[in-house]
Amino acid sequence: MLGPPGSGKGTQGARLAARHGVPHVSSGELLRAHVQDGTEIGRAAGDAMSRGELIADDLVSAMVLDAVIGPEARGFVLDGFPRTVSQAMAAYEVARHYGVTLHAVVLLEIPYELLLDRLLARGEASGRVDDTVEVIRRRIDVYVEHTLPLVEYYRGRDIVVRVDATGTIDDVTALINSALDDVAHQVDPRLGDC
Ligand code: B4P
Repeated sequence: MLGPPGSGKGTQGARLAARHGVPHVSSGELLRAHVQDGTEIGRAAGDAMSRGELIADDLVSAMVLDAVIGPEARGFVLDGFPRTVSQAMAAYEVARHYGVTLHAVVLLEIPYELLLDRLLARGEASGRVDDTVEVIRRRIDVYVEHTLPLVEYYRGRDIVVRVDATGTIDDVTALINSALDDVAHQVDPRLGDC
């Protein structure tokens, strides 16, 4: 799942994983759990997260890839990772080693001005320290600078699925499901809707 902060990666990633019966692996959730538990990773990441900055590529890559890739992996939804071209290259090397193929990159497209309200509402409800006006603006700048180049990277591999993320949560889910059913048919025409 690729998209700016507040575009619905976590929301839609959880629904998509449930639909396909595979794990939903969110780098943000993993990092927040480390911060909460006071682990070494959490101590290294907490301050940068609260400022809206990215965590070091090698640290995040090791954390996420350890969680998902292995001989028994039969599929997963990755949410928030990779977030830089360097993370994508690390993921590619590990996936190649295990013979895992990335089938689709769902790009949630939404005008940046709609993100602020969504994230401020969540900040009020959840108390997430990075959902404040200043930090949200910084997270959007970080997305444009470090994560948008990934769209070009994946476009070269012809796996980017663009989805309009401006509608309601259910609208966006329906668009994702329909687009991914098309991808599944292209990968294996014998598949029914899944
Ligand atoms: P994340 O946890 O990934 O945070 P996020 O980008 O804000 O996305 P999230 O999934 O939470 O929000 P969503 O759009 O679903 O990252 C947090 C921080 O961790 C980063 O800033 C960075 O510091 C660090 N980090 C994470 N991964 C990293 C990596 N790979 N490398 C380096 N650092 C990393 O939803 C937002 C809100 O919008 C929700 O309240 C939701 O209910 C609402 N919403 C969603 N869809 C909606 C819709 N269609 N209509 C109305 N509201 C909607």
